[in-house]
Amino acid sequence: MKYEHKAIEPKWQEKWEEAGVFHAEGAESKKPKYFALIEFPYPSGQGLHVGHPRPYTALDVVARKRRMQGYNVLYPIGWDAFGLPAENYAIKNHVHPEGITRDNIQRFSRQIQSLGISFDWSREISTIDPDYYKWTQWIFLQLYKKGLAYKKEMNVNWCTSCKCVLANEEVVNGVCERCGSEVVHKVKSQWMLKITEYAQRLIDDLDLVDYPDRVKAQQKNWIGRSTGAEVDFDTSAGDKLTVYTTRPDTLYGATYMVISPEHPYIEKWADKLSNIAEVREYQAQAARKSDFERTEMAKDKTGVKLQGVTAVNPVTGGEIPIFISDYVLVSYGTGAIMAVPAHDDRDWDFAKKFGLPIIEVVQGGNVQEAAFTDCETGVMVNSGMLDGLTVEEAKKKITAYLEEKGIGHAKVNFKLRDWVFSRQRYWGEPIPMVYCEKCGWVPVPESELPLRLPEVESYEPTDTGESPLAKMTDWVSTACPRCGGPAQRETDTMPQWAGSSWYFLRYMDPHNPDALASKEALEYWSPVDWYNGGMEHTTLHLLYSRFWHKFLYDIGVVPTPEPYAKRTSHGMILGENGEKMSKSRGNVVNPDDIVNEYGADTLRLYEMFIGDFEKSAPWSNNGIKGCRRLVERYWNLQNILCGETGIRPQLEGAFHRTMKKVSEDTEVLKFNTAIAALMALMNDITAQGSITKEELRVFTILLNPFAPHVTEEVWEASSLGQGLVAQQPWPAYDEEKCKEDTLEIVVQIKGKVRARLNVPAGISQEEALALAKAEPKIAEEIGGKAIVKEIYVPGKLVNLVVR
Ligand code: ANZ
Ligand code: ZN
Repeated sequence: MKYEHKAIEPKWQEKWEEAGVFHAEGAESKKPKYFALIEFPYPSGQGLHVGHPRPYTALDVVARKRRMQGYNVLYPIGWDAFGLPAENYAIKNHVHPEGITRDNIQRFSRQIQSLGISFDWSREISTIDPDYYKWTQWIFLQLYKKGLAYKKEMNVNWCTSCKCVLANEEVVNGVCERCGSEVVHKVKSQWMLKITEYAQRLIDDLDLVDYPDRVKAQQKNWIGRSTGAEVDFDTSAGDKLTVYTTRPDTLYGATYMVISPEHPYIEKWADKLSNIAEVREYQAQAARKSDFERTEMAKDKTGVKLQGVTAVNPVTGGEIPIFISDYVLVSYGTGAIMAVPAHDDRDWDFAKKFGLPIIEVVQGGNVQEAAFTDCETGVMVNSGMLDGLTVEEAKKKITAYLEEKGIGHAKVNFKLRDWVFSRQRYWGEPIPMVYCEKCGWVPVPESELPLRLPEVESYEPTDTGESPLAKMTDWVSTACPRCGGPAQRETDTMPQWAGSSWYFLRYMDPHNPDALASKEALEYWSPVDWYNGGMEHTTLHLLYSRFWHKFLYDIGVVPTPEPYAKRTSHGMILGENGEKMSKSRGNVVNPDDIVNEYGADTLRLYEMFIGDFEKSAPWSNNGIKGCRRLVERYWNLQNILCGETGIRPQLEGAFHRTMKKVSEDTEVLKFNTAIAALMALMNDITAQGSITKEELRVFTILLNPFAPHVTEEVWEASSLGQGLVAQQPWPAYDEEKCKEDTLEIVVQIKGKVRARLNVPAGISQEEALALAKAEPKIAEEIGGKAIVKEIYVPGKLVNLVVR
C-alpha cells in the first residue's frame, strides 16, 4: 500500500463534513462546553499564507483533543471582510468591493478546507452580511443611547494615503499602521466611542483572565494610568490655568509654565499678547507635526514665551513666565504643565535652552525614577512646609493643602483616548444615524436595521475627507425618524475594528434573526475558553472587544464581564532566509503547494514542529521533509502488525510516557515537544520490528489531532475500532507506568565508594560520568584536583581516579 495523500485527504474532509462530526451541539447539550477561537481572517487578495495555519492548527489540536475528552466543542470560522485593501483594489479596477471580497472568501475557504481544520462550517459568519452587520449597528445604537457614542469636532489623525481618519491605536511610530504613510492632523467632526469610561475596569479585570504577562503589560501601558493632582495657577489675565502633574510634591520647584500650542487660552488672551504674531507662527508650525514628532523625536526643545501674561506659583507666590511649546500635548491632562526643570528631563532641556531658573526641591534618591514608580527615597528641600518630608509624605501633604485651599485636588489620569469611530470610506458598516436640522442627531429605529450599504458608482475617497457615500444624494436624503421632516443620513462608515469587536458572540448562535445571539446560547457558551491571536492586536482588537463586551455586560446582554478566559499568542513564520515573508523579498511559501506536494497532514505537523509556538521561526524545506517521513513511517506501521495483543510490556513505559507528554504539552503551547515525543515512540516501536493492534490504535489516536487524515485512513484500513478516530476517547495514561526504569550505580573515588546514584536505565557513558561528577558530594571530594582516569562499568559503577 502506497501512501497517497491526494486521495486520502479530500476523502476524509468530505466524510467529516457529511457526518457533521465537527458541528457543535446547541446550547441544550448536556456535555460541558469548550469554545476555542482563532482570530478570523481578513480575506485578502493574496490568499492564505503559511503563517495562517499555525494558530489554526494549534487550536485545532486542542479542539480535536477536547472533543475526544467529551466536550461539546465550538471551533468556528468566519470572515473579517470589510476593509481597505478590497476597497482600494475595487477603486483601481472599477469593480465592486463586495464581489472581490466574496471571491476572496471562496478562495480562503477552499484553502482552509484543504488543511483539515475541524472548524464548524455550519456556523460560518461574515461581517459584510447584512444579517451580521445589523447587530454591529444595533450595538452602536445601544452605545449611543447610553451616551457612549457621540459626535465631536476633533483634531484627528489623518492618513495621507488611505485618505481617512485613524484611531490612536492605528498610528504606530508616527505612521499609518496599515500602509506606513505619513499621518497628519486634521480637524474633523467624528463619531467617537467613550472607551475612556471603561479605562479603570479594562485594567482591573485583567486580574480575572489568563493572558500572557506581556499582553497584560502592553494593555496596561496603553491605557496608561497615572496618579497625581490638578493644580490651579493664577494668571495676570485673571484666568486660572490648571495643570496636571504626577509630582505635586515638586510644586516649589515650578519655575515656569508651558501650555500646548492648541490651548484655548491663546485665543482668549490674543489681545493681551504683544507677540501674538510670533505665537501664531509657532502654532502653525506645531500643527504640521505629528504627536510622535513632538514628543518621542523632539530632542531639541522649541517654544515661545507669552509676552503680556504671567502666572503665580501658588505656594511660593513668585511670578513665573508662561510658554507655549509643542512638547506639551493638548490631548493629555489639561494641556498645560507646571515645569520643574530640576526634576523633569524635558523641562530641564527647555530651561537650559531658554535660560530659566532651576531649583532643586528633592535631594537624594532617584527622583527621575520616583516619577514612574511609587518607591520614593528622596527628601524635600527648598520647599517651605514640605522641607524634610519624603516624596511620598510630601505628595500627601501638598495635595491635602491644595484641596483645603480650593486650588487643586488629587487626580487620576489615563493616556487612553476615546475611540475615533468613523471612517470616510465606502466599504464599512453604515453608521445608523440621521441628522435633522430640527432634532439634531436621531438614531435610525432598530426595526429598520440593517441599514444596508447602497450601491455606488465610485468608491473613490475624496480629498476633502468626505465619504463616497456623501455623493449618493437619494440615499443620504431621508425623513427624520423623530419629526418626519427632511434629514440627512450619516455618510461615514464604521472602522474595520467594529465587526471584529463582537464576532465571537455571533458564533454562539449565528443564524438568529431576533438577537445577536439567544440568551441560552450566550449563557451556555460564554466566555471563550481559549483565544489565540497575534501580538499586534493587543492594543487594537483585544482592547476594543473587551470594551464592547463590558458594555454588553452592563446592559445585560452577555453573562460575563470578560469575553476571553484565556489568550495566547503565536510567533510569525518567516521565509527560509529568516526574513519576513513578502512578495518583494521573493521568500513566500504558498500553503497550496505544500499541501499538493506533501499533504496537509505533513504541513500541519510541520507548522506545529517548526519551533517554540510563541516565537517566530524560519520556514525550512528540510523540516517539511522530516515531517513527511514521520507520516510515512506511521503509514508503514500497518505492514508490521503482529498477532500479539495489548501493549507489550517492553513498550508500556514508553507508551504511557508519550500519552502523558502529548496530553500535557498540547495544553501549554509545546506542540513541538509533543511531536518529538511521538517521533521517539515511533523509534521505540520500529526497534521492536512489529506493532500490535492495540499499540497502533493508541498511537493513531495520539497522532490524530496533528495528522487527522492519515490516521483516519489507517484506522479504517487496519480496522482499529468503531467509528472515526475523531470520535474516540482520548487515551488515559497511568502515572505509575510513566515512571522510567532506573538503576542504581555506585560512584567511587580511587576505588572507594563515595555515592550512589539513581539513573535512567538506558543511560550512556557520557551521561553517567557527567551525573557522577555533578553529584555534590563527589564534586566536593574532587575539589580542584585533576581527574586522571575515568572508568565506567555500564549500569553498575563509575570510578574516578584523582591526583
Ligand atoms: C511636574 C513634574 C515634575 C512632572 C517632575 C514630572 C516630573 P505621566 O506620568 O505620563 O502621566 N505632563 C502633564 N500633562 C502633559 C501634557 N499635556 N503634555 C506633556 N506633558 C505633560 O506624565 C505626567 C507628567 O507629564 C506631569 O507631571 C507633567 O509633568 C507632564 F519631576 O509635572 B509633571
Ligand atoms: Zn427631526
